[in-house]
Amino acid sequence: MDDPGPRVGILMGSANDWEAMQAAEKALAELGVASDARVISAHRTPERLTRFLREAEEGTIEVIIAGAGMSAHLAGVTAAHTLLPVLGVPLAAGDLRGFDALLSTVQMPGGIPVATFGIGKAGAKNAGLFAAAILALGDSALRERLAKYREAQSAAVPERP
Ligand code: RP5
Repeated sequence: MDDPGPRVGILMGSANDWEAMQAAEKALAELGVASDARVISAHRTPERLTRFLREAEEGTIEVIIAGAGMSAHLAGVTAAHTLLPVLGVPLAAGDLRGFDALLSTVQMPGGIPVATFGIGKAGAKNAGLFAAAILALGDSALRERLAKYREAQSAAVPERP
């Protein structure tokens, strides 16, 4: 069978962001959703970003997750260049431990939306799960896998400590 191609693009501003951002890839992989992770910086590699987004729009990518630290503008700039939904993950790089990235990512001026998640690994994981929920709107098999994921998660919580 032909490779259907990745449905989610996972962008991060630095290779140093991968430690947190791999939680998004892992969550998607557990749900059987292929993703394509790339190091793309809005300020260090701006052309790489526009090229990736052009190819994503023409290809199989349906949702983009963008994680960055410090004065994180990756998610906002990404959203400015595409109509695909952009899920932003603020990362704890630098002296302010992610608070700067949280504000930069969540406080988008009206007109270009970025759905913003929590700081770091948990935010990346939830962005992966949220991307899967978006894709599941038009994919009943994925919806089923998502339901099973939730059931397994509930079953793993002990009744007592
Ligand atoms: C951002 O600046 C990246 O997303 C990263 O979180 C932060 C620091 O980057 P490095 O100096 O570690 O490459 O662009």
